[in-house]
Amino acid sequence: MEELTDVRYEVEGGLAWITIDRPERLNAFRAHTVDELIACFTRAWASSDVGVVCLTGAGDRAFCTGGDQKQRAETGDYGPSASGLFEVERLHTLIRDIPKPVIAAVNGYAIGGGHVLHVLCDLSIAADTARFGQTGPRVGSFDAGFGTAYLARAIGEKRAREVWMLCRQYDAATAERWGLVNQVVPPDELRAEVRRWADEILALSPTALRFVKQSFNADTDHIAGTAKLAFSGLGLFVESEEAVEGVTAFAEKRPPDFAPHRARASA
Ligand code: S0N
Repeated sequence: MEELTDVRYEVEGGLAWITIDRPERLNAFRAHTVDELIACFTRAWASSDVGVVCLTGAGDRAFCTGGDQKQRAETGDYGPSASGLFEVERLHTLIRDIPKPVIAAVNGYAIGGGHVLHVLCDLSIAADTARFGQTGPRVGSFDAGFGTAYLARAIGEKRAREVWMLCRQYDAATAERWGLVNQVVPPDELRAEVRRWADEILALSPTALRFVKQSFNADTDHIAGTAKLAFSGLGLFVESEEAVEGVTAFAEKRPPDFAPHRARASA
């Protein structure tokens, strides 16, 4: 694996820590970050000394705040990548397909595409300071597919629609009550709690866990088709004036004005 710039990868006693390391952007990801996450998850998959993977964010403010909106405002995309593609859909599939339990250690904001990453993980353990939410309709994007339909599997249709249709933020206690996270702990206990969960998992049969994970996934794999369709739509939508208004408003730190675009959604 080439030298990492946006992500850290460490293995400690069977547990691979994959840390998004862009705290100055609240661990938002650009295309290169996604490439590195894919490389790290692939390495963890292939490593016989890894039985559990933990995804987390650097610092104490954010797990991940989704796509890098500043990059998007500057260049209209998420920046260069090895393939020329923005491979976030592949990353989603990989988190589901890696045949080892993946724990999200939600150490702060899990917002937008960052929220979707924790939803995709098999288990989520959160600091009591963590905040959860989707912002797509505010910043001119959407992450439909696993971000919507699979979220609804986790917390129910009404709550999932509320998350996306109001773009509010929710605290860790609410997330735990909704079944969006497995456990909430004080921030300084998060790492040790993940270690405890990982040690319990590492004592179990890796092959049985592989089958268990794949059997859960089989029931929702069809959502990948919706995701493909949605990403195709997103590719077209982000070029529109309506989407550009969302991302420009974020960069200019002002509320977006979508009123002129109401006609399109009413057609
Ligand atoms: C996270 C928020 C709520 C934190 O607010 P707070 O505490 O007031 O801090 P800020 O001052 O706003 O932030 C501190 C600094 O960090 C920068 N920053 C924060 N988030 C991002 C980001 N995502 N990209 C780039 N920079 C970010 C701030 O600008 C600030 O910098 P300075 O100090 O220089 O001013 C708040 O920050 C917030 O709402 N952030 C934006 C979150 C967001 O909108 N994420 C993307 C949302 N997209 C979607 O929800 C749908 C689409 C989607 O998920 C997707 C699908 C496929 C591919 C990509 C995406 C994707 O995520 O876009």
